[in-house]
Amino acid sequence: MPFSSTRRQFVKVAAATAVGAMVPSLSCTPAPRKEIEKAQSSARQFPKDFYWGVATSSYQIEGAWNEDGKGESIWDKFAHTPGNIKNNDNGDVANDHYHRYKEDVALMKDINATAYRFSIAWPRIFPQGTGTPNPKGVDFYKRLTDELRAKGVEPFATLYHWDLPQALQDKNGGWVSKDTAKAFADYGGYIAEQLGDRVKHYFTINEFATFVESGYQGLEVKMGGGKKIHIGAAPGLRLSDAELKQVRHHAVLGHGLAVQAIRAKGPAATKVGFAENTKMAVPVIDTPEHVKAAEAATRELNAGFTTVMLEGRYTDAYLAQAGGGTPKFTDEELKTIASPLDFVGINVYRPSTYVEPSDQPPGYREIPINASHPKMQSSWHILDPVVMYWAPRNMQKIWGAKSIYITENGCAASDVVAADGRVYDSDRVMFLRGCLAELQRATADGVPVDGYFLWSAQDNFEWIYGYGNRFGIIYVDFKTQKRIPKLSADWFRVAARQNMVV
Ligand code: GBH
Repeated sequence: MPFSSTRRQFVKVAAATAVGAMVPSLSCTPAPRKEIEKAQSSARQFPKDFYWGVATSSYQIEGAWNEDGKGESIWDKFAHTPGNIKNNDNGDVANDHYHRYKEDVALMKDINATAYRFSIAWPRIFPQGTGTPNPKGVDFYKRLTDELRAKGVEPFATLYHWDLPQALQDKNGGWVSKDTAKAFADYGGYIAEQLGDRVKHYFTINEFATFVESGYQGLEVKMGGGKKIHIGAAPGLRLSDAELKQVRHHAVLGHGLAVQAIRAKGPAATKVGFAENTKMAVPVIDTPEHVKAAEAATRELNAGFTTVMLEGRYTDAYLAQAGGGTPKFTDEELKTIASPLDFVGINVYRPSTYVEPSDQPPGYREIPINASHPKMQSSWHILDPVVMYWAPRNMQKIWGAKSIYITENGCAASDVVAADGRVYDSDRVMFLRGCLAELQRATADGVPVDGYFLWSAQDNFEWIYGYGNRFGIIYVDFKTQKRIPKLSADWFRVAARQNMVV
């Protein structure tokens, strides 16, 4: 672990500072103000070499949906089908990043980002999902990563951020079939071979839970007046709970097979992990009993994804779930699914639930979230920065993670360009400051967090919400493709430079 000695130092500094900070109020001769400020600020620093990153994904920003030999993806097809996306928006052009990547990398450099998490569009590389690779697709990611490295921004590549080649969907139902898991591993190995000299860090799959649950089952939502509508994402299937368990199994199997393929084909220094929105149970009170309850709940909430990937077994409760069916799997597959990782990536937006201990099995109890609980702009986005402390800490405590990346964190806001040409996203600055303060507290407590990726580098295509939900710290005028750094970008620039919350 590159940071272990550094982290120890930080714990020491933090302890020394806690004592030092008390001195002025207790002694008759207060320490000079400058000294106090210096001690306080070093206690608030992130570890040395901490990555300050921004994140995006291919379908959400690239555009050029049918250029240079790219195949159709399930998101191309889904978004081209009227009625699926708000305002019938689609990602045909999006941020036109495919053509403007140099300007976009320069903007990252301008805000002092030291890392960039992007995703590779599988259908650019294998237009049919398998078979003959498309050299022009590979070339785009070579040019992009060359540009990043030239600017001192470390590239972190995600292999699957939901844009499956439509050809695989048509051929075998996408992740319904085990063949897709195998095809994914072949694609992953090929990427490690092609980009291995440029990219050292890979995330296999982004948010298993989201693309499996929304894409393969979706949700019935009751509207005012009792009318029910179906909300889903690409490929828009409506499978049963039992069928869904098999899809989940194929997704984690694809992850494990890809980990092995990347190790086999990439250079020795290649590092790999997942990027999952691991559901986080947050303790109501920070006592050993509450913390233990939250850990037990977190493990169970993630039985189909994080837990099986890190433990190599499905929990008894998951397998016994009434009416949910049991996935078909072999011991050999479980071993593959739990292939050793170099790090874990977690997307952290909100607590999934709050829990307290209980005398009844399973030993914890979820408590309701109050109706008046504050939210960010997205309807699902419950606000509580403290999740940014508990999320990495849960990964360390429950599963012994030795290297953790926050692969996404951010929020949508009602951003507009003001009369003076600036974008004043005061709520996003508040959100980031609160989350990063909690993340820094985790690193000061010795939780091994090696980097943070803000979602998102720019406003972009927010899936079924289209271009209406802006998550960027850089504003994008989608008519002119003009980029305007928001107030939050100014905040990020200073925080990244000083390696601390400002
Ligand atoms: C991420 O998704 C995606 O990786 C990214 O592409 C996306 O643009 C970004 O975040 C912003 O949405 O149980 O109440 O949390 C996060 C999407 C939103 C995941 C809704 C699951 C379900 C509702 N999440 N959430 S809730």
